[in-house]
Amino acid sequence: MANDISALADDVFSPPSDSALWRKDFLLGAATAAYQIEGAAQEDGRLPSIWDTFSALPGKVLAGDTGAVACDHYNRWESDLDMLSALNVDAYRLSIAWPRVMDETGRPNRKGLDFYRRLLGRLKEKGLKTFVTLYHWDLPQHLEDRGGWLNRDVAYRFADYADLMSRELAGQVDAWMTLNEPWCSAFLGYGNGHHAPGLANGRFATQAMHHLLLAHGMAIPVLRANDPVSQKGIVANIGRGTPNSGSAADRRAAHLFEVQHNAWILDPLLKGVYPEDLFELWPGTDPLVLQGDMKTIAAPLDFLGINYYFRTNVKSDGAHGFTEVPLEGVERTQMGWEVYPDGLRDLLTGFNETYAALPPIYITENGMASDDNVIDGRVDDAQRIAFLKRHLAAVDEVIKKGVDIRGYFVWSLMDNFEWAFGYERRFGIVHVDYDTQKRTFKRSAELIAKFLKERAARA
Ligand code: IFM
Repeated sequence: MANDISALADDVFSPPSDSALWRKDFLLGAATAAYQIEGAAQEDGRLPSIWDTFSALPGKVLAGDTGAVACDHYNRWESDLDMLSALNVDAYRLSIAWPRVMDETGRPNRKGLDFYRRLLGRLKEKGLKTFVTLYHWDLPQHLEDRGGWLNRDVAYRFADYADLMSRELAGQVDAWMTLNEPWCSAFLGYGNGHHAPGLANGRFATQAMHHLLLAHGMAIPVLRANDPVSQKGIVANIGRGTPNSGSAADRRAAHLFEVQHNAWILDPLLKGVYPEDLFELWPGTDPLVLQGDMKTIAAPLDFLGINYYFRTNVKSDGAHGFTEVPLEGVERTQMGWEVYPDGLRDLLTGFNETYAALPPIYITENGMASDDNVIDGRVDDAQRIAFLKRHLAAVDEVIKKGVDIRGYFVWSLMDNFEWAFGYERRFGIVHVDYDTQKRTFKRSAELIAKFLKERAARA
């Protein structure tokens, strides 16, 4: 396997001449999120978030890591943006830290806002498109203290936050994304407790999801009113479930897996209903839905952001649900996730058939973690190079099948705080030495930069 991967390394970003990746209007970019890179947790009036609280609790994050310093991007943003533009990418996806820009009473924190204004201004000067996520999991702790996403009121507070941001930053943002991966916020945060705020109750998960989606739906018209030129969307992580056998029970299990991972979010957004099968899987967990909520949630989108990482092989649990059966002998990443680009292809072609209202798609995250080390000043991330090549080929295949995919963002620009796994798992195409904060381009970054330079020269 290792030899195969290095054989692929050199031509990784030389896609066939008819590939969409050569088109200048197909955006290639890199992505990050505030809590994972910014650090400066107490600077300039930033308030605590649920991840500050959660990561300080013993046993919640590997090695007791927190995002207090992270990549110190808050202080190093200028050199980080120079590094980003050296990659020759078209676009950058970042998130705003809600606790940095608004106080408990909803008033703006000017210092926090200025940070994003400067950052976005510099990105524009460099000619990069800006994709801005409003909520990438760092809920202000004072809102969690009032029930967090279990409290319907937080959806209204989110709409206020979207209002403030789009009034302040109108004209600096090409694409707004309301939420990143509501599945993770709802299920990992309130359903199994692996993420902040660490609650574990199935009923909580569905209610939190409802309020997240409601927050999204309320924010969309606000963003449209304040910043009509930009695109508006949301980002969903999607999971491929495959059946462990051809039995009807296992096929049903794989279907239920995808209901829980995909349809739970996409059906309300694109059809205005929750999938009934969800409540077969989790009986008695129907959220409280008020009149008009589903219409609000199904507000038309300009685009859908899709994050894809791996597949899960499942069998029936003998009752209402599914259970994972890990496959042997498959390639896995440092996360233990299977490398399975066909899953991205199959899910996207499936969504294109299922959802009449499917808007244009950006792949807003795709990438992998590996145990990367700097050796003689270089990082040879051969597995990542092969991973990116194969997933980009899958994207290309889907485009050829007629799915409207407008761009692809690698996760992530640089190694960062990988939530419950702390700093051990390295997703970056740029290596970060957390002792010195030195950044080193990995081989994948060098190849991306080389391809994009060649693409620009051909245009
Ligand atoms: O690091 C995360 C990111 O914050 C959200 N999507 C998945 C990534 C890898 O786990």
